[in-house]
Amino acid sequence: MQHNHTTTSKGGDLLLTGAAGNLGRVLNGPLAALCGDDERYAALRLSDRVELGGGSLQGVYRPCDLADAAAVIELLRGVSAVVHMGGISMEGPFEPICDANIRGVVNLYEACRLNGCRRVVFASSNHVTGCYPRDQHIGPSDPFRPDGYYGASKLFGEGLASMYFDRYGVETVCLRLGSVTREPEDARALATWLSHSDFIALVKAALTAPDVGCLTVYGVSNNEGRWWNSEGWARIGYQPQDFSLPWVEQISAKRFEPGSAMERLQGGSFLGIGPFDPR
Ligand code: NAI
Ligand code: 15L
Repeated sequence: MQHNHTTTSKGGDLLLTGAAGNLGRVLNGPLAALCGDDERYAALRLSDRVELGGGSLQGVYRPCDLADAAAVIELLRGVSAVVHMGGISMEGPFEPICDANIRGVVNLYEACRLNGCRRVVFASSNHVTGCYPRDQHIGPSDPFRPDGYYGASKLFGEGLASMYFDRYGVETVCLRLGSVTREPEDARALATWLSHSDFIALVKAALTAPDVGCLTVYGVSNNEGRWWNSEGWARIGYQPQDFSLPWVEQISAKRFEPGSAMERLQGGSFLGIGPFDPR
């Protein structure tokens, strides 16, 4: 799914949100190297609401809660592109998801508009379509079927990305990421796995491809029997190199209860979380 009509900006910082999280840490070194090599980015700026913790992360740290609109506007000053990994990354009660993933993306896009930032790589999720059955092969042009508040919040982010492109020219590649881990960890991941190296390549492609407009793609490795198609990959130059086959014997018995929603539907364990009683 794609529409476009704009240009790429030059010379500001590259901002990585969610820098303290799992994927922020995976991206830190490669994005720091990209900033060194590519004149479009002056320096790497790292942000999260928590301290970055141990390890030698590269970049200038700017703590910020995405739910704080004024702080996010300040954070985006002098930024020309954002890799947006920050937010709640699991299914759970609505309020925290609302603060980080709904208010958070509104604040981020508004700050992009106000500061002239022209490109966002948005970590969406396969949970936007987690209620599709596992035997259905789908792509970004199929109707959404979120599997919880988390999936619905990512859908909101995709909608906002579309609106900020159509009205204000802020380009976004929405990445409906699968399961990003060092190795595939269970039978579901045989279909959903996205290796670290393919993930890094995907983010770099989404960040640097020209004239992406507003584009949504699935983020998955070249797994046999994956559930998601390659629509949009050629547009950004993403070609996955890894695949889950070598792990089949090791993990194919790690399944959910036969017949359960977790086992029948693409979203897996998230279908076993909730509902959340607001009282
Ligand atoms: P994570 O939970 O390890 O990291 C998310 C980071 O966001 C954390 O460091 C957290 O402190 C920060 N954060 C949360 N709320 C915030 C707020 N209000 N303000 C500022 N920072 C806040 O998640 P992970 O695994 O690194 O995922 C990164 C992104 O990718 C998330 O948006 C997640 O939804 C998405 N994603 C991840 C997948 C995966 O396989 N890891 C798959 C699909 C999507
Ligand atoms: C996600 O969206 C989550 O952030 C990640 O922790 C995994 O659960 C992943 O989806 C998945 O579907 O495996």
